[in-house]
Amino acid sequence: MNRRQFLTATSVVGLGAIGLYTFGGSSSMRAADLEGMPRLKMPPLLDARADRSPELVAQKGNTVFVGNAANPTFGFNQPYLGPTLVLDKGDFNPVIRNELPTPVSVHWHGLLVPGEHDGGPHIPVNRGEEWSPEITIDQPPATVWYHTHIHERTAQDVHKGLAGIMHLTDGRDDDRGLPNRYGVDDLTLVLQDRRIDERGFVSYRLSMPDLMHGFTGNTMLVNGQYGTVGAVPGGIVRLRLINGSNARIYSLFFEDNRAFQLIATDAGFLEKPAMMSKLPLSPGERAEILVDFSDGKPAMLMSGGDQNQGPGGMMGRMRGFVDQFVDRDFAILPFAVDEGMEARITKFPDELDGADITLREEDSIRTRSFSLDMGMMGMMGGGGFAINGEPFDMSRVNLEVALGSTETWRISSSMLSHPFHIHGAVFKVLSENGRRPQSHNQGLKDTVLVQDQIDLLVRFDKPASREKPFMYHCHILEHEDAGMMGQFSVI
Ligand SMILES: [Cu+2]
Repeated sequence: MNRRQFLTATSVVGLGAIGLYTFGGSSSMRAADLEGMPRLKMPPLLDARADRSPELVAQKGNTVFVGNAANPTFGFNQPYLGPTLVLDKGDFNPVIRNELPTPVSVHWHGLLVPGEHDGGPHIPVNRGEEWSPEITIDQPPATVWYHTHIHERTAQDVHKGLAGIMHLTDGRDDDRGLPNRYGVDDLTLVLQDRRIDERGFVSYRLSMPDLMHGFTGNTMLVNGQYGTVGAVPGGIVRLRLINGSNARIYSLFFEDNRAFQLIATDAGFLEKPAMMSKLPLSPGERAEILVDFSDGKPAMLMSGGDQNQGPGGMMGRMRGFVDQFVDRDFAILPFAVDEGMEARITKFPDELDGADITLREEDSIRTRSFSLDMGMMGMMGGGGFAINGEPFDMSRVNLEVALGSTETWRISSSMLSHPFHIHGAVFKVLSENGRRPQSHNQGLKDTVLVQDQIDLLVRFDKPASREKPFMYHCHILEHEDAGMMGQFSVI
């Protein structure tokens, strides 16, 4: 495969067509083919251990993704996306400033902070205003992220670029034998699909199917870049994968089917690393994997089709299937080994430590049930998005939880799969459809894909008032904005 073939394969399918193309040729990728391609860049690093009050300015910009077309975008401190913040335990007092005409908020997705500092829909920062949350970080190392969360604007504004990554660290990755050189053997990969036309213009116009399934694209961006190659040393490389897409559910694998080691999920390290060759990642979820590049060969990170878009999705289930929704395997990012880069880590770790949060089933004081509803109107692209029949209402606190308590939450979905996220809490998956959770769902999490029914053990250690409650919602952003969200206090 040469560069042109790669770009064609991962590129625009043609106006009107929806679905990412399979990239051509199997295992034909050679290092030489990747030589002329631009290298993937990391978001700029902002070390908030040195400056504990970093500024994040929501601003407008222009971004070229494909060709020469400049697209109007949003970002924090830059035209698209935001810096990667590095944080450890202790104080974190960022200053958020909004230079956009419309309100933004900054939700710390995965940070355990009280509701008043959580950056949810009740905490808008209007044009020209500032917000300075007072946060104390006291949780294990993890890859978390931040994004805007204004009700009915979240999907469009995250799509425009209002998101960024945070690395929570305890400075002990050398002891764990884990790669930790940012952009060298520790790569942050923000996965986003975008609908881009042949001239390079991004569109975000919601059709009826987009409202139902969530908005998916025909072109893959990694860290807001298109058509790049990840340069890596010929050893063990850590990939921090963030699904920052509005709706697409990835099923990640390497084209040569090489196995990789899953070391962390949303809320931190697993007790033991798990070898696998396919990793589902739904919107809002994060995963850290270790990949062995010591054979020196290039590798292509791929994804299988999205179950919500293909024939297994609602369209298929409800009325037979419509061709344009068939989704196939597609390329995300090629990797090439750069022999000039030092391979510092050459073996997978046997064990990990770090996640010092323990959730015990016997501590659960009650079970609540949540049904993620699309309703009949959902199918028509109208209303109907709700949880337990109640569409999101800013003025209604749906439930009250006791501070410090542990509860069992049973979440069920019909028609489509929905990634369910809870603010201000960590959970453990007890069961999926009555069975032991899949291996990628066995760690601590804050977001999980609900395919039919899932039981979660959730602990609520951070307070939230009725005025500044926490959210629980579907992380398909179009569903969230349409009402598949609720709120709760923790007192
Ligand atoms: Cu949903």
